[in-house]
Amino acid sequence: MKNPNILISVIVYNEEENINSVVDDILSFPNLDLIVIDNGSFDNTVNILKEKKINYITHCVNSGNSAGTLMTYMKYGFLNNYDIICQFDGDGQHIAKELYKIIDPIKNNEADYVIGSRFLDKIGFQSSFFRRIAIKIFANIDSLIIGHKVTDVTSGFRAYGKKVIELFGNYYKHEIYDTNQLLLLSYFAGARICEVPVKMRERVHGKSEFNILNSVTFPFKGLVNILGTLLFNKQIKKFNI
Ligand SMILES: Nc1nc2c(ncn2[C@@H]2O[C@H](COP(=O)(O)OP(=O)(O)O)[C@@H](O)[C@H]2O)c(=O)[nH]1
Ligand SMILES: [Mg+2]
Repeated sequence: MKNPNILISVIVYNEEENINSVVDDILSFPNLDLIVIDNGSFDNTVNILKEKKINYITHCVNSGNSAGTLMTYMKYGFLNNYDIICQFDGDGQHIAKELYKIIDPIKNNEADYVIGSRFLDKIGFQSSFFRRIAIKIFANIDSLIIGHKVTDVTSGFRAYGKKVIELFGNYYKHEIYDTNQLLLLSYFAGARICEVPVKMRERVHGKSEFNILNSVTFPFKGLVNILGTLLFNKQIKKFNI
């Protein structure tokens, strides 16, 4: 693909301390378009975006977790005819100069869904202990289902090609609850999924949506969601990427 239209979708919820530097990092790459999806922040995040004249969409209410932002940017990306969307966290964990690593496999028509994994080269921030256990469980199940190994299945550093954007931006009309569901639905629709090594940092300010309590409940919710996706994926199979 020559000169694809690329959208970077930064997802935020109360990131007033991080959003400035995250946005500046992305804006230093002039060939990338930027949209910020605000998941109902009640701090100063939206005011900062307004002041900086950054394109943003804001949810009236918080959806409960970061996955609630997915359908919003997929719809925006579809309506605005983007070839590639990258999801990028608004907490300073992701690094803009790493973006080409997740973009290139799509640009070269080698994949439709690319996960930036911090566990392949094992450099940079490796996530908390409880979180790593949950990710390992999901990674093993997802790998089994999709038929090849994936390691960082809940990574927020991802890129999607045009067909995946159309799938969720136009065809699929239900809520997405977590990243496993997104990955498996994409797989059932025929997306080629690949993982590339990336470097991430630790969140700069503020706290992760995962604490000890929900790190324990997270695997159970995730498993129910995987099961649901396995049972009710008929509609998505018809899309045929
Ligand atoms: N906690 C939380 N974060 C959200 C939500 N919606 C979007 N986000 C953003 O999602 C990104 C990832 O969230 P984070 O808590 O850092 O998750 P982690 O990186 O997986 O530990 C951050 O940029 C958040 O600001 C939400 O409803 N809750
Ligand atoms: Mg984070």
